[in-house]
Amino acid sequence: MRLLLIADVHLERPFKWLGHARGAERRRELRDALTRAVDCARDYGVDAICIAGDLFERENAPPAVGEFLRATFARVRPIPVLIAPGNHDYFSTGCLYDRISWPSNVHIFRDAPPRPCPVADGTIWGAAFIGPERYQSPLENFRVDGEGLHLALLHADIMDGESSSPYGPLAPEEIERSGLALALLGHVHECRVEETRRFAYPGSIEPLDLSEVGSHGALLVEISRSGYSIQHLALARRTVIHAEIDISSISTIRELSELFAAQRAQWDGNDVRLRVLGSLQGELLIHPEAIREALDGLDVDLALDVWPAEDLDSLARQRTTLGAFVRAVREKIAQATDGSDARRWEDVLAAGLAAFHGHEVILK
Ligand SMILES: [Mn+2]
Repeated sequence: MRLLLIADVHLERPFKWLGHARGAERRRELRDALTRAVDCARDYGVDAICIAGDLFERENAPPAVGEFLRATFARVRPIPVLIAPGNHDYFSTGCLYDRISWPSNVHIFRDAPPRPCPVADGTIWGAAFIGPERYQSPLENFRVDGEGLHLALLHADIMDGESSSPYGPLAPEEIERSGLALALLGHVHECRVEETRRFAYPGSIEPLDLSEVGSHGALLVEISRSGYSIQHLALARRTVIHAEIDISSISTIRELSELFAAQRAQWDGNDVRLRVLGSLQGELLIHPEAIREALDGLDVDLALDVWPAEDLDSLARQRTTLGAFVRAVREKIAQATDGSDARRWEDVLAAGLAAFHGHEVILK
């Protein structure tokens, strides 16, 4: 049996942190990612497309989303599309899932306990969230009969240890105990495949916020009674990048623009969490707002951790502990016997000043 597993598409996510226009663009990108996944399933000739919940965010999803889903899944007929609703798209009478006239290849699991759906030479057992929370394990009191190939399609939170979860807590041991060969899961937004413990999360199809680093997409699952293999397909167009830039050594807006321009090709079209740090001098001390302006047009979440460059002469005149520190270290720099000795004392001065001001100590 060959399957394409996706989960956590989160269609209609608000993306409030990006504002209205960029949020709308991002919602289009999520629909595009689902379209790519469906095309990919057809190219690989899978026996079914499995969707492990959080396909859309039901509080934001208008009927147009239902129409988009209907049309998208109709295009891959006769490939079956199995959907196990999660906490964001839980099933209830009259919900979006219930209102669409689905094509014959779409199968939506509507009940909280696992229900069977035959696929190729095996059976896929799917369970639904029927409310925004689920405190019981989706495999509670569940056991498959017979020798066949049995898989589960669930939105669930794998529990290592004793902790509980409002999102379908599932202990890995329950999977094997139930007689299942593999659990195809949604809920965790990071790709996680554990072959020995028999579960796989594809993760969100595109990164949904700045914490979702790593590769995103779908899983291609090949499974028979003798074993299985799972391959990650990187379908996402975006990547989350975490970057840090120290601007202590520059003093003009032009140098700053050049510094960012060098990163633009890598950052453009991705989600960047950028920390700009260091001491401000020259033009940047007068116009610190230039830092934010130089990032215009990029999806950058900026954290500024900057402080004015020190006026050492006036510090050295202070009758304070800081003043005494500056005087003492400057004397050491003046007495340095060679360049490397002087640099070492300059480091001491920089680190000491940063520590006095409660800034992070940066040694070059
Ligand atoms: Mn989710």
